[in-house]
Amino acid sequence: METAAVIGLGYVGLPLLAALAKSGKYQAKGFDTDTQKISLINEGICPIVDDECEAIIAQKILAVSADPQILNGAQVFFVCVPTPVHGDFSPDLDPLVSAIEQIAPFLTEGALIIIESTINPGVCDEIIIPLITEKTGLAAGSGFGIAHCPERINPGDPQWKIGNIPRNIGANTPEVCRRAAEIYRAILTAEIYEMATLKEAEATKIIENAFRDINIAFVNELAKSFDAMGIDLISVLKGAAKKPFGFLPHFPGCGVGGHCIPVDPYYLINRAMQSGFDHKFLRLAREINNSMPAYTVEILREALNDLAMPLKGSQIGVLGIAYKGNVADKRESPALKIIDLLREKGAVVHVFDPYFPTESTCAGLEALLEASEAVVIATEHDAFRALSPEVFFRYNVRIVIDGKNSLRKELFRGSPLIYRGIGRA
Ligand code: SAJ
Repeated sequence: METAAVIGLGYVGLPLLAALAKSGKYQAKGFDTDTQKISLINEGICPIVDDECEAIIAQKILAVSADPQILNGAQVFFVCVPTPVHGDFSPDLDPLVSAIEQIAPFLTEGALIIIESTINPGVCDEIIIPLITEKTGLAAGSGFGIAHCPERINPGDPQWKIGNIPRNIGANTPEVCRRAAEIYRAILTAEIYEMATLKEAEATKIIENAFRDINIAFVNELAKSFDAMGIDLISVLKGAAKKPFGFLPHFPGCGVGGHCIPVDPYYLINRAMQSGFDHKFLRLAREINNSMPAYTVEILREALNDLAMPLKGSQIGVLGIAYKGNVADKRESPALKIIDLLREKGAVVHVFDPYFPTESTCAGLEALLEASEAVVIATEHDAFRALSPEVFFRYNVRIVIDGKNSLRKELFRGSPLIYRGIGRA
């Protein structure tokens, strides 16, 4: 029985390790540098929200360690580490390079490395393969095989799980691609699509997420335009979505966060620039989406102005830190950018997010409402959806800026409160 090791036990690697272990077809080993995460797993506690993982981890059957020696003797290495961007939006491949350096001592002739982390076309051919050869003396092909199978995990999605999400695979040779595909087919029920090259597989994930980013930018620009014209974009999108073909609705908001959508386009923009091509459209979409936190603050400033209240010194409550509803993830969150902008402009900012109690300045929703003259909803947590004009009125909140259009605008019609959404004129 082959030994398969998973490097990086986050929301991508842990479900993969669980699937390998559950299949009974591989000796599954997990490695992560985070000793706290390893301790939790060894205690039977799942560090991510995933019911299948929780069940497997509770049985304490997973072999995981923060000691790289656990990789000794493995033939297959799945690399599932983050690929973020630096502050200047340039790709940060350090975690991926570190992971490759950690597995290098354990790579023997015939080893198979499968990269699941999201990377731009060229990373395997131009960075990973030379690095492995440099560290091991092995040559791609004769010495080791490399494949790329971009992850498609959608945290919190009740329908699409690791078992049934179709996957694409590219590799350095057709034989390696077939070998990798066979492993995935042995542990997953989903369609596994073998592609011709590593670059093609690398490109699929990047364009999947760039596609989402440009579509969100499209509706965010429409929101600004329709707000100026007094047209309710959400109503317009509802009508456009009645078209049964050729239209895929996206929705405006206070910004685009997360570790995928606002990040992945920069990987393509950066690499294409090295080949002399400027993705002006992708860059513009990123500029539009990155402008939404400031747009949201501007809407607040105009509403305060209607009440002859300066932003400076006003008590502003921000509901939400997470980048999207009902998740405990704040990476690239627009909420954080809104909070920074408000503080820069001298507002007194109160923050509450039930998923981030230690980073909230208020102990609860009521405490925030008590302290605030105006409220910005920056994350569409279910916990905020019950908020009504009556509740805001009771706490003397005079302005509600609904950055995620998560409340029902019609409830505020005729109310003395000022309610503004994004694209909800
Ligand atoms: N957002 C909008 N308008 C939209 C959709 C999203 O402003 O119409 C914002 C969200 O509020 C959030 C950000 O964009 O701040 C990203 O939202 P997301 O729903 O795309 O959530 P993610 O980051 O979890 O994206 C993941 C991605 N999955 C993978 O990379 C494997 C993405 O490809 C999926 O399309 C997305 O989940 C999904 O569909 O849920």
